[in-house]
Amino acid sequence: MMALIRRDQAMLYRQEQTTFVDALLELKRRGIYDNYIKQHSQIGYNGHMGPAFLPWHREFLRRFEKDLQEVTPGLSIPYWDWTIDNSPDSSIWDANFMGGDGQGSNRMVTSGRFAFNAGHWTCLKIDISTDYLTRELGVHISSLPTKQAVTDCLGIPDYDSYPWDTTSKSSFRNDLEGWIGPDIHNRVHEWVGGHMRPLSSPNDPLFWLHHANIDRLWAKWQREHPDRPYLPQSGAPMGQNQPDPMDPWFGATTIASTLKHQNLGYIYDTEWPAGQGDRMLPGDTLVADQYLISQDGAYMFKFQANGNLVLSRSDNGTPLWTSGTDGKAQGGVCIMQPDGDLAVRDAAYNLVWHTNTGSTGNRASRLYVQYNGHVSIFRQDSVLVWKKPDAS
Ligand SMILES: [Cu+2]
Repeated sequence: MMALIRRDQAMLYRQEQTTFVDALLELKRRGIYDNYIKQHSQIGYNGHMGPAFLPWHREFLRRFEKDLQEVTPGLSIPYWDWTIDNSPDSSIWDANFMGGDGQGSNRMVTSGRFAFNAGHWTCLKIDISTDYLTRELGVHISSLPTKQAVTDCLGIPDYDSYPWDTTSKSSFRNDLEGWIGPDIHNRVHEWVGGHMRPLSSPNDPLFWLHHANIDRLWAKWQREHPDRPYLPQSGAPMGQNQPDPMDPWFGATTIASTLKHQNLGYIYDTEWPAGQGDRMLPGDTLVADQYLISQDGAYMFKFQANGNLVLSRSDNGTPLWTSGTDGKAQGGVCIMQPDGDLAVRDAAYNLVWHTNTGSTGNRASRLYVQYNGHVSIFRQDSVLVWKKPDAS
């Protein structure tokens, strides 16, 4: 079985954005969503300002994601890399996705499907006074975390340190959470403002995308420091040590049970082995025998050693489409060019075949191998620019 993949929200195409928002609204309608707001509000030190911050939120997100999957099987929480998509103009604020900034003196969100007037998103009044969602982008703090801040944080070798709270020094957790250093996690809550600020912050669905990114960074730190354990192993208050059960789940849900995110059933798209995944981003290349595979594993898009690009069924190899470049590009590459053109180039880098979709308007397009057996190129604004096979 393929692991569930959490993706960069900026790479979702329009239909994927819609599906995710649909599922959030459905959990709200079923009354399930508000339980998460309550849980997060009540957790206090058991989930914040201490070592359990990262394990607690990892478990919290995974449980929420499983509830999303009850609505839409296979759905994952996208992550928001705020070091890249770091302005009020970023696509995350599109009306089709998270909706925009708050407007007017009451900072009410008025665009998109979480706007109060859209009729489906009523906030839970814990630590807030309005049932409409509010945002104040850049008002309380002017900038989102920088790449440098994240790089420096990932370089801290100790997971955490005594006294296991907001004063801990040389602590990856405390730096990432934001109580020391340039402030990473807290800063994002502050930058968005409005309902993202109090402990009832899951009132804003951005919460999930923000915390998926925090969790991704923890997973990255774990990968980059394989010999560094979770700390503390013992000696801290109950709920903070590695073997401790976590409030409010208890039982088998311990800090230890969250330490390998792969075991919880998901990975991040930034963890894919090179050349194996269901998409090509600008600049990605396939060399001989490398392939993409659709997320359900049913379809394969391979750059064969003979220079032919072939879409086929994975189980029986039946070709569904080929570029017809068999014998013409041995030793070459298939490259998703930054101008939106997918090109097969020979060993001397001469153009042998291309989708002819390179243009200014198609810059930053990406290619997907989809469940439905198509290989498609989408522009960054989700417009389909190329698709094979032609017949559906
Ligand atoms: Cu947070």
